[in-house]
Amino acid sequence: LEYSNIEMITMYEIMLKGRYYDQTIVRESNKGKLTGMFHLGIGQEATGAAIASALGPNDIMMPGHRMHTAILHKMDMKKYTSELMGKVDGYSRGVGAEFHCFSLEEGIFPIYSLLGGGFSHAAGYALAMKRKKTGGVMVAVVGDGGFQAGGNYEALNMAKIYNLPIVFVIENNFIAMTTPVELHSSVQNLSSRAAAFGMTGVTIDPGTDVLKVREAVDAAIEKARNFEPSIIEVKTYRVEGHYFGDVREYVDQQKEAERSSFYGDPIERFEKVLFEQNVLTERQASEIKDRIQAQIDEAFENAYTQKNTTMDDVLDLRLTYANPEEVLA
Ligand SMILES: Cc1ncc(C[n+]2csc(CCOP(=O)(O)OP(=O)(O)O)c2C)c(N)n1
Repeated sequence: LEYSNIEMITMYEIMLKGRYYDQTIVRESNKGKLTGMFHLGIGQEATGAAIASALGPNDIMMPGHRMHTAILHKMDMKKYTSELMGKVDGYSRGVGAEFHCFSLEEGIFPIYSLLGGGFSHAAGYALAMKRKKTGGVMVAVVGDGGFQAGGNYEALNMAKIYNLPIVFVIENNFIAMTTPVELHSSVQNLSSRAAAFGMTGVTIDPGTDVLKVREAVDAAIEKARNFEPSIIEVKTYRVEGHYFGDVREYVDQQKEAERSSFYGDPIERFEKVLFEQNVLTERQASEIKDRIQAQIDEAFENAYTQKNTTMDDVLDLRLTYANPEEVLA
C-alpha cells in the first residue's frame, strides 16, 4: 500500500468524525435540543475523507452540502457547531449555517447553496489562484443533481480553456433530493461528460472504498497542479433521507436494498483493511472512536451555552459588504 499508517489513520478519523457528528445531530434532534435542516452524509464519508486528506496547505476545497467529514477535518469543530446552531461565536456569527459556512484560511470555500453555480464560483477562485501563483489547487464538489444545472458546464469549458488548477468532483449518490438519477441525467456515468470539454473523467465505483477514491483524487490534484483540470465521479450511497427527518417515501425499496448491499459501509470496509494490514488494533480503533465522540459532545455542549444570533446580527451589512457605508449612502 502506498499510504503511510498515519495517512490511513487520518482518513479513518475523518470518516468517523463525519459519521459520529451526523449521528449526534440525529441524537440531539430526537431529544428536541436541536432544530433546523441538516443534510446527513452517512454512508458517503469516503468522498470527503479522501479529498480532505489529500489537500495540500495552499489548496482549497468547495465541499458538498452533506460533507461534514471534510469540513470538520479542516475547520474548528466548536466554531462550526456554533454556526450550525445559530450562535454568535460561529464562523459567520451564526448567520451562515450549514449551506453558507466557510473558512478560506482553513481551506474551505463556501458551499454554493444555489445548485448549478458552484463550479463557476470555484473555477473563478481557481483562476485567481493561478494568476496569483499561489501553487494551490481547487477541489470542487457537487452532487449528481447539482451537476445537471447549466452554469456548471460553462465553468467546465472555461476551466479547460484557461487551464485552471481545479478538480471537479461529482458525488453521485443516485438521488437528487427525491429524484432518482435515471430521471435527471441523460447518461449513467456522469464523468463521461468530461469528453465534451476535452478533459479526462473517471468514475470511482464503489466510492465507499476510501483508498480508491483517494488514489483518484491524488492523481487529479497532481494534474491540476500542472494546470490540467479533470473530473472525478464518485458513485456512493445515501443512507438517510435528503435531510434529517425525511422519511424517504419516494425510494424504490428493491433498488435501495441492492445498492445498500453493493456499497456497504465505508467505515466498516476500511476498518477491515486497517485490521488486516495491522495498521490499527481493535482496541486502538475503539479508543479513537471514544475520543472523537467526546470531542463532538463537547462541541455540542459548548454551542448550547453560547449566545443566540439576533436579528441585528442578521441585518448587519458588514457580514455582506466590505464597505457597507457605500451601500447605505
Ligand atoms: C437552484 C436550486 N434548486 C433547488 C435547491 C434545493 N436543493 C438543495 S439540495 C438539493 C438536491 C441536490 O441533489 P444532489 O446534487 O444530487 O446532492 P445530494 O443532496 O444528493 O447530496 C436540492 C434540489 C437548491 N439548493 N438550489
